[in-house]
Amino acid sequence: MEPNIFPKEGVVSLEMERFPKLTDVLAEARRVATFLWEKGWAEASGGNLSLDVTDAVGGVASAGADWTPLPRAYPSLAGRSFLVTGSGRRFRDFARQPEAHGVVLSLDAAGDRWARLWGGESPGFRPTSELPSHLAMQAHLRETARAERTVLHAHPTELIALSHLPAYKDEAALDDALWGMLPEVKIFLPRGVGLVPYALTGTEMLAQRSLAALERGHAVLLWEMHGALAVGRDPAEAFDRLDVANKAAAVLLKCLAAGVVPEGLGKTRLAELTQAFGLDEKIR
Ligand code: 2HA
Ligand code: ZN
Repeated sequence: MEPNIFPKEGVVSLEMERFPKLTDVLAEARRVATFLWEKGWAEASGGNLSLDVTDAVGGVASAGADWTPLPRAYPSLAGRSFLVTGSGRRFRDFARQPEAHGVVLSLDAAGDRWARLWGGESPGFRPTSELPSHLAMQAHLRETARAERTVLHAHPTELIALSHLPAYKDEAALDDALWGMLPEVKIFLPRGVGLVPYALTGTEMLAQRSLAALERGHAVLLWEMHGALAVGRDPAEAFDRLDVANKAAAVLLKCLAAGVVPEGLGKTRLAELTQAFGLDEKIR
């Protein structure tokens, strides 16, 4: 273990003084970034994060800001600000130096371009390549009045492995298998994991397929042969959801490796959990 993963010096830039409320928000994002690295779910520059921080930093960047156009408009995100990790940047580096490897960007009043509000303080910095997916999902969360404000993408090993197995390339089969592995899965993910068919990373196609799965009510998506994405009210909740889903995938793979196709908890025990915890299973 490193003695101090958040050294006091050299991390908190002077700009921080402009946004005092950002410190606490950043602390949680940095903690989750560290977990992702320690889990082995964020190799090299794998994974990315967006978090609506409008309440902490305010809205539209100052006049005369350097605006970058977006591929399309996100009217429901107009004037909102997001903490976003950088393209090609490591989560482990973001944890240590968020101002260099992350940015707070602010959308303009039309929601079709962004300007830097904080961070991005390193040569060649660009926001994550998955910005189209993040903004599409952030917009959907707002438009449907869902409570989640964090979108977290990572590469959880066992979930990815499972997405290679033909038996689990079907959403219903995947969810039945995952729910059956341990009770937490049904409790934390009563609507199951949404399966997103493979699409090229960083594309509008991947964004649209992800959006479709989110619209069905899922909080965790499995990007086939790539990784997973979770939404949560904060980074910790998004991480928990990924963690629970991946735990189920890990248990399932261990059973399969032992030569057993597990029966799982079964319908009766799952129904008992749904009733005992008042779970909302509705898939739209
Ligand atoms: O940010 O994980 O999906 C790197 C990726 C792209
Ligand atoms: Zn990825």
